[in-house]
Amino acid sequence: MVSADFAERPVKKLVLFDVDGTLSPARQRASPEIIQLLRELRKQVAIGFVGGSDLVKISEQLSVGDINVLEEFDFGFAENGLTAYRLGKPLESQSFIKTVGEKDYQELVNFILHYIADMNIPIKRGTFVEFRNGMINVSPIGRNATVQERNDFEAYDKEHHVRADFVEILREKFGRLNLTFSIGGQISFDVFPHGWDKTYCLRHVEKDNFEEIHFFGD
Ligand code: M1P
Repeated sequence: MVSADFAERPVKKLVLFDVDGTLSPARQRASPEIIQLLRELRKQVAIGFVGGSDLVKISEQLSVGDINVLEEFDFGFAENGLTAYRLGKPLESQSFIKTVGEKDYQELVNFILHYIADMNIPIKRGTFVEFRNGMINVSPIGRNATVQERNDFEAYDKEHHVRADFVEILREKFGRLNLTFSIGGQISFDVFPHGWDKTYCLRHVEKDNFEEIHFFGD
C-alpha cells in the first residue's frame, strides 16, 4: 500500500520528470504553463523532478516567483538524486569524494593531469578537471574554452578521438574503482561511480510503495 503521505491522491502513482529538455529547454526556465500543468497533475498523483545539475541551477529553472521549487514537487532530485528531498525535507545525500575516497581520487586525478600535460592538441586553456559534488568532469582543452574553441575542439576530437582514447586508458587502469567514464558534451567527459545515473533516485522512493513509477525525459 502506498505510504500515508500520498494516500489522499486519487492515483497511487509517481510521475518523475527530467528537467533539461523536458520541463524546460536546456539550462533555461520552465514556462508558467508547465508549472501550472504540474500543479494540476499533483492533485492526482505524486510528482518529482530528476535533474542532472545541482539544486541551485534546477531551482533557478523551475521556481516561480518566491515559491521554493521543493514546495511544488513531492520529490526533488538534483544531481540525479545525490541531493534528494521528499515533501520539502532533505534525504540522505551522497558525494563522489565520500564514495571514492581521497587516496584513490588522488591517484586518479594525478594520472589524469599527467596524461593531459603530455597530450599534444592544437590548444589548451584552463580548468582541466572540475571537481563537482557527484562527479569529476575532465576536459583536455579545459573548461575555460570559448564557444568557438569548444566547437573547434569538438571537430578535432571527432577526427582524432582524443577523449575516446583517454577514457579507454582510464577504464583499463582504474577498473577497480567501478567508475563510469561518460563522453556526453563537446569538450569533456564525466567520471562517476557505476549506477549514478537517473536511476539513482529510485532508491529514495522505494519505501513509499507506489503502484507504478513513470519517467518522462528526453
Ligand atoms: O550534458 C552533457 C555534458 O555537458 C557538459 O559537457 P561539455 O562541457 O563537454 O560540453 C558538461 O556539463 C558535462 O558534465 C555534461 O555531461
